[in-house]
Amino acid sequence: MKEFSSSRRHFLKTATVAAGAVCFSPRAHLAGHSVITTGATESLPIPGDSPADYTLRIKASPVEIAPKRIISVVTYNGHFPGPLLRFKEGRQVTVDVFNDTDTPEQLHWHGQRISTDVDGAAEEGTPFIPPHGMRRLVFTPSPAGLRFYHTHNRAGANLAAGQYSGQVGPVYIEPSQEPGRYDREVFLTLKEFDPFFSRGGDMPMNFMSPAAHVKSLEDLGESAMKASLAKGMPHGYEVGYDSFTINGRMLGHGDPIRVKSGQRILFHILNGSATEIRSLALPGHTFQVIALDGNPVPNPVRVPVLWLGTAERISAIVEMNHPGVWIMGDLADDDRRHGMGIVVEYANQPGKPQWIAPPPFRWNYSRFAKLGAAAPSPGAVMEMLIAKDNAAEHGFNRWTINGTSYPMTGETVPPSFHLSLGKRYRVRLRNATDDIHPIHLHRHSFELTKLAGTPLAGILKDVVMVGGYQETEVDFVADNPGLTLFHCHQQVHMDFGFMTLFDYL
Ligand SMILES: [Cu+2]
Repeated sequence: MKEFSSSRRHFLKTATVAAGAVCFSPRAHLAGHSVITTGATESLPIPGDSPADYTLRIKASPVEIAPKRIISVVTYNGHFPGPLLRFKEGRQVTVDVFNDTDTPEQLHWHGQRISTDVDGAAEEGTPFIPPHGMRRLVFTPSPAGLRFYHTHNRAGANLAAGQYSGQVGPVYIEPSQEPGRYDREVFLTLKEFDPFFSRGGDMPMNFMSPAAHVKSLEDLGESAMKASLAKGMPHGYEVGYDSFTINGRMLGHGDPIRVKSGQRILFHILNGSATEIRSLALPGHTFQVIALDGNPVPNPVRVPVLWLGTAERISAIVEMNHPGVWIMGDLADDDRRHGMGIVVEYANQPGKPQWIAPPPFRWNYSRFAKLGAAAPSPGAVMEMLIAKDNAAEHGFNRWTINGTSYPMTGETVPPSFHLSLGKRYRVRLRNATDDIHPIHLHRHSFELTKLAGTPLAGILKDVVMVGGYQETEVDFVADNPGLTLFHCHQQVHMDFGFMTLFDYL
C-alpha cells in the first residue's frame, strides 16, 4: 500500500532547481489570471447566422505560471484556465468552438445532462472538432451548479495531449436560487503542469474513511501484483509533475484573494488535474461544503480540509474570521512548495503568507449525506470488478472492468451494459487494485448509496473516488437516452482500458 508521504521527488529532474525559486511575495504579479468571476463573454459572429453566446478557440499558447517560468500548452482562448462560462439553467446557449491545432478535438461538457451530439466523447459518437475547423454547439445547460469543460481526447503515452494540456475551464450554471448567503464568489482551478513518467506511485492513499479493505479484493489484487513482479516486470508507469498551479499561477505568483473580516466567500473549486487527487486547507478557517460536483448536499457541514479526486468539484463557504495573510494550499508539502496554493490576504494585514498544517482529518462523503435516509431500491444491479494488469501494455498498467479493457486503438466497440429508459440502476464497483479511482458517468448524475459497506443517501455526484480494495455503490436513473460513457477520470487509467459504454434498449 502506498502511503501519503510523497515519493514523487525521487523521480525529479533538474527542473526542481527552478521550482525552488518559489517566493511568497503576494504582490509579485498582479497581472495573473483573475480568480474572480467576470461576466465577460467573447463571441464571433458567423456570417448569415446569429452570434454565439461564447466562443472558444483551441490553440497552443505560452502560459506564464510564475515569472520567467513559461510553459507551452494547448489552451482555450490562449489562457489557463479557460474562461469561466456562465450559463442559466434551462436557457439554450450557443458555443462556437474553433480548433486552431492539427489534432481533431473533443470538448466535453462535464457534469451536464445533454445529448451525445454535443457531450464531447468520440466513444458516444460526438463528431470531432476538425483541425483548423470549428463546430457550433447548441444545447440547454443543466443541472445547475459548478460544472466544467475539458478535452476528452485520449493522450496515451503523449504527455502533451489530453488533459495533460491546458484544456480545462470552469462552467457555472446559475440556479434559480443560490443555496446559502455569501458576499462573493471565487473560482479556483487546481492543475499541474510539466508532467513526466515515473515507475512508482505517489498518490495519497490514507485520507479516506471508512478505511476498511475487502479481504477478497485485496487478495486478488496483491496476488496479481506479486505474480507480475515475480516475472520480473517493473511497476507500471505513473505520472508525476514538476509544476503546480491554482488558476494557472504557482503559489506566491498570482493575485492573492483579498478579503475583509466578516465576509463570507463562496469558493467554487475544481480539480482540473489529469491524474492527481488534491487536498486544500486554509489555516484557521473551515469550509462549509454546500455542494459536491455542483449539486447541493443535504447536510452542509463544516470541515477543516477538502479532498478532490480528479474532475471533482466542491462549492464551499468560508467565513473570513481569522485575520492574517494565509496560504490556502495542498496538504502535501512537496506539491505546495512546487506551487499548489494561493495566498489569502485580509485587508490591512502585514506580513508574509503563513502555512499551518491542519490537524489529522479523514475525508468521508457521508458527512454531507442525508442523516438516517435510505436510497430507493434499484431496478437492477450492474456488477463491475476493477482490476489491473501491472505494466502489461508497453510498460503501462492495463485496466479492466469485468476482465475487459476498452480498446486503446480508437475503434468503436459495442456497449457492455444496456439500459431501460426510466429504470434505476445500482452500479456495484469492486476495486481489486490498491489505487483510488475517480469514477465518472457521462450525461447523468448518480447518487452515492454505499461507501465501503456503509449505506448513505442524498448525495448526487458525477465523479466518485473509489478507495483501494474497497466497494462503492452508486445509483442512477436512466433518463437521458443515447450512448453513455463510464470511466475512470484518471487519464493514464482511462487511456489504458478503464472505460465502458452503456446504451439504451
Ligand atoms: Cu483509475
